[in-house]
Amino acid sequence: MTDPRLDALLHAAPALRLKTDPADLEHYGRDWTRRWTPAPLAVALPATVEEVQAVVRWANGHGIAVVPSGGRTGLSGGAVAAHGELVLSLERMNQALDFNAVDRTLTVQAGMPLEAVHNAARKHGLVYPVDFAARGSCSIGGNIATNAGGIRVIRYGNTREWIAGLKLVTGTGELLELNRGLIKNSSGYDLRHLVIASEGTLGIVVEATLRLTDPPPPTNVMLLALPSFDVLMEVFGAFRARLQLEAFEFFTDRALHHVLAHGAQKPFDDVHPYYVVTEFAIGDEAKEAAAMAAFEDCMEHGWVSDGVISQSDAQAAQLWRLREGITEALARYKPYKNDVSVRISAMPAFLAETQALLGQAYPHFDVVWFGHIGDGNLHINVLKPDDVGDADFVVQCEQVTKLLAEALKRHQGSISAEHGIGLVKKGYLESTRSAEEIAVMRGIKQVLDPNGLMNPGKLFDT
Ligand code: 2HG
Ligand code: ZN
Repeated sequence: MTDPRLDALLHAAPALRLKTDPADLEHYGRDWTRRWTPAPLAVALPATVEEVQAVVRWANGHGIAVVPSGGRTGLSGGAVAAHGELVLSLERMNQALDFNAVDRTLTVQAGMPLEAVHNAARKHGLVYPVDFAARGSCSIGGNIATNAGGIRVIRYGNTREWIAGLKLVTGTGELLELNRGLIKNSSGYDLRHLVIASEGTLGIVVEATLRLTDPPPPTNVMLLALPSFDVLMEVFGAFRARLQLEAFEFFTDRALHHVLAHGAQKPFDDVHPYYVVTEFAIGDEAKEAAAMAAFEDCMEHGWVSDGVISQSDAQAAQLWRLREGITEALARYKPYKNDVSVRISAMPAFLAETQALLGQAYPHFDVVWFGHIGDGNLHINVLKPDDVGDADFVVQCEQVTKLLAEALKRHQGSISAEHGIGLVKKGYLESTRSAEEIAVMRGIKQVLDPNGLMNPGKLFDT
């Protein structure tokens, strides 16, 4: 090492693995946003909690910012290191540490990929039910940092619901053990919940104790074709009233177009403007009859124009691919992403307003709508035309996001449902949080990270 600051770091933690190759700096310095040019000082890959603490203490001694890093699949720039920060990757801390059959908990290191968590739970005959398409690459620590949601929130809730305990290395290098796996703990502030969704701004999550649950009942997957946007919430109501829904997701014909171009199989001969993929419990005649009744009710009302139900696991996976493959299929168009939410009851009015707003604002852009409609969460991806420059495209999209943020304020929604604020949505935080709330958040950060070194510039400026 030639940088004396890094020499000092290795002196403080002699076994610490450090990377400084330009290719590594680029790889670890960015997330899926691809908007900022990565420029970290170095990448530290600790193997123990003590090494994480040593890194944070060194950072305080040298006034160097630390960007925690999981699978870097984030979509809001939360893991970007573009200003000489030290990236602290949890990649090597990726093991399951303990399974407790009585408590039904699994304690894992923060760098464990979500899919590995799923597999570890399944080995014990249980499930960790939070799930989404990035499962193979994202890490549980990153999921906690954004309170990740995904495709089964309608049934199981967000990541927050499944975190029974956390270990956090604070911005001063103290180790806090939060909630210790308890179900009931009425002993003051629940700091665990402050840390969840804090996007690495309060410290570094090094371990988590996850609640597990019983495997779901057998399910069927149904793909529905809808003639218009207006009937979406009616279809949701008809299905939710009769079935135990495991998922209820929607996407537009534009989304399907891109997924098919990316290799997925066409589900219907005709083109329809909107689609829903829903999964629900089956297993007895009554449930199967209820599913048919929901479908027929929707057909009779003209809310649904076609449908297909999975006959095998392979077909279920094929139908899911149409929804889960969207982000990957759109990636090459460098999409500008919106991830917004309102209460389900506010959804019809918000959808109508947003559709009118975006129709006017983006007459020439390909705008792809999809998302977790059953959770009141919409993803709106605006695709960059080839002849518009990157920076110009972002400027144009941000003007529209301003209008969207105003609509969200009117409907009391959120500018980030599940992707986090990071850098991308920082300018719009006030549409979702009051000035008083943001002041309290800053005060909390000041307590846990007095020198402002934990992922600075993300979520808000200090
Ligand atoms: C999803 O629901 C993810 O598939 C990604 O949250 C959404 O790419 C997006 O905008
Ligand atoms: Zn999503």
